[in-house]
Amino acid sequence: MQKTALITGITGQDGSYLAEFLLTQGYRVVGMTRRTSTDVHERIAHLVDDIEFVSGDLLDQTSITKLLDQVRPQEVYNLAAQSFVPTSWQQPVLTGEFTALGVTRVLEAIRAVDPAIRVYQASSSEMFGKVTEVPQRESTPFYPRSPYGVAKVYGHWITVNYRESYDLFAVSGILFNHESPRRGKEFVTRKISDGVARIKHGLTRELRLGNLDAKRDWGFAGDYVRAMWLMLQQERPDDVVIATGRTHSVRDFARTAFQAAGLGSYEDYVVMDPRFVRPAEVDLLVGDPSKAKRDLGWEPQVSFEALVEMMVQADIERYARAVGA
Ligand code: NAP
Ligand code: F7E
Repeated sequence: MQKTALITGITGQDGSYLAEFLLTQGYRVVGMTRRTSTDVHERIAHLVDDIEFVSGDLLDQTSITKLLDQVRPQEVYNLAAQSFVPTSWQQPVLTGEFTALGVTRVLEAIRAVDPAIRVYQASSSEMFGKVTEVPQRESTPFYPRSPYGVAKVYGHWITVNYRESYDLFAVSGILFNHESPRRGKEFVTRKISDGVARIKHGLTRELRLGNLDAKRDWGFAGDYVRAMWLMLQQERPDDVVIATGRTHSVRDFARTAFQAAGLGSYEDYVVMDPRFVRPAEVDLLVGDPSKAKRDLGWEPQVSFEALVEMMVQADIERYARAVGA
């Protein structure tokens, strides 16, 4: 029997890759979108004929319950969230509504409509924040450093709690940063690849960044959505860290990106701008993916260097098309 998957956050980076992946697995894919005045969903434009859409919002319990009843999925991937860390200081209450309470609304809807539905919660390495252990693993204590991180800790624990309270097949994937040419331009990797491409085409001469010393464990989003699916195919629900096990600084990313574009040293272009420095920083993230490898048979396929190259080339080509070069 063909399985049905419902994805919240289908218009986001991960939603688009997950939808593609599930289609290759033969799923009927349904995406939840919220009403907007414009209808530009560029990440999934190539998929609109292959997936179905239902209208709903993480702020609205009734909408989620009704659409689950209508769609009747076997699997739910809860990817929707206010996901940009700096915005979480500007809109802490809204971030809590989407990113924390939104998870409870999804779980409540599942409990009411069909407790047999398997649910994946998009948790984050931001929960480790000011890290107490290196590398970070499933048992590492959380110490979030932003309203976003705090909201994700709530989302993680409510997922665990519903699994233990109501016996739901509910899992929390603790994913480290994952990037792609579809990453939002406000996140640092895409901001760099986009900036490098603009400089390459002579559209600007500098790239303004904040803390160059922050370190992240960066992987490719296409690899990470496979791990989400694997987590829902297991015999028992469990929480797993998904990471590459390697860490690089923002400076490393910039250096590699400028080199990939043949522009020489990043130092000739990057300007440190205090506006992009955060009130509280997460200095170092590096995950331990050994449980993912052991239990899921999951390993990343794309290296850091290949990821940077992929993103830089995609943006250079995009600007080349735009300027008709
Ligand atoms: P993203 O590109 O920012 O996408 C977020 C998605 O959430 C968009 O589809 C957005 O819809 C939707 N959304 C936001 N608020 C909503 C609401 N109130 N109701 C319904 N939909 C709403 O994020 P991403 O990078 O794909 O990440 C996916 C998930 O993984 C997020 O939960 C994120 O916090 C988490 N995560 C990401 C990473 C990473 O490195 N990418 C790592 C760990 C965890 P619109 O298009 O309408 O705005
Ligand atoms: O920042 C530093 C910044 O915004 C990475 C989200 O997907 O991953 C993401 O959160 C680092 C930080 O991602 C700039 O201070 C320097 O240390 O790309 P980012 P993030 O905050 O790590 C986690 C796992 C998630 O769950 C989140 O949803 O880069 N940095 N200069 C900068 N960051 C930005 N955005 N812009 C700068 O100019």
